[in-house]
Amino acid sequence: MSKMPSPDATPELKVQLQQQGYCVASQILDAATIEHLQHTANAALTEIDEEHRATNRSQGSLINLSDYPDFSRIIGHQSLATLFEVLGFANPVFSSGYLISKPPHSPALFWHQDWWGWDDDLSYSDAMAQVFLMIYLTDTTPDNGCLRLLPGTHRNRHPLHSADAAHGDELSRVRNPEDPLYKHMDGSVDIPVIAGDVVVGDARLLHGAHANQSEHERSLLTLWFHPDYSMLPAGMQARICEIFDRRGVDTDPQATSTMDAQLSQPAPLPTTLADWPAPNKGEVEHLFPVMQSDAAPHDWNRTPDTTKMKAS
Ligand SMILES: O=C(O)CCC(=O)C(=O)O
Repeated sequence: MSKMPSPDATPELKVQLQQQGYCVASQILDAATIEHLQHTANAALTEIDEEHRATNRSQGSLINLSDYPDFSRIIGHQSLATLFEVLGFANPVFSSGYLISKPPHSPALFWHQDWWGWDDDLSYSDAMAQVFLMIYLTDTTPDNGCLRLLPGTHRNRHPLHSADAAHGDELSRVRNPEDPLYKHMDGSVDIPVIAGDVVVGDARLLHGAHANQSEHERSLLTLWFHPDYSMLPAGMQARICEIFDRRGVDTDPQATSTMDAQLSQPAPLPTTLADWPAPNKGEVEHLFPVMQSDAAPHDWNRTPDTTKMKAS
């Protein structure tokens, strides 16, 4: 059951998201939902191997939720729909989601931002093209790997914007644990949560996570939504459809390019939410992106032009 207060009762969440680039909706998911998610996440974690953990050592794991129809319950959850109303999301659309789970005694997640549309001037405006919803399945603290972020960096320039490309293999494997991208940053804010909270953030915001120094796994579901899909340029909509279809996404190990390079024939496409069994699909179908033109997908560029950002 949704515990979310009415949109009028929490105007500060919307303002904080716009101004600081994030907000926390407290205790909007009930214990039964969290338990169901923990169960589904634990089952998914049993399927990954040591190589997956080694490749994604900094993240902990990077499991695309499209392979697990039981996650329909959270993607289509009424509490999230109510939260979208509170935040004034006019036409929310889902593109992807990941299970990011830090095992006991694992390193910090590198500082990064996740936006890929920096070639478009829209990215240097107040318009929010993409947001994350982070749903931690345990309580978090700086000791077990809570989120940390740099408020305002969705709009304001920061030296980390010019850092070597995050999301790369070296950083994910933690080849150099002394890299400053794993360390404390001045001005950063810790975001400890209680399971049932939902953290919302602009995809442009710089963020990372503390090391998990505890004895227990720290699991997180990151869901990516587009608050107002209908106002986005056609090329961005086309790229969002590609992400949903799992084509050419750099953080999705199972993503395909459209052609298999060696065989020169169409590669089999991985599972998407559109392939889910009818009951699961029914819970999320209203959130699918739909192509509204034959535009080419917007270029994938994760590096901002800092000259176009505001001075902090
Ligand atoms: O592991 C975390 O706490 C943060 C995950 C994250 O940064 C992301 O999903 O982009």
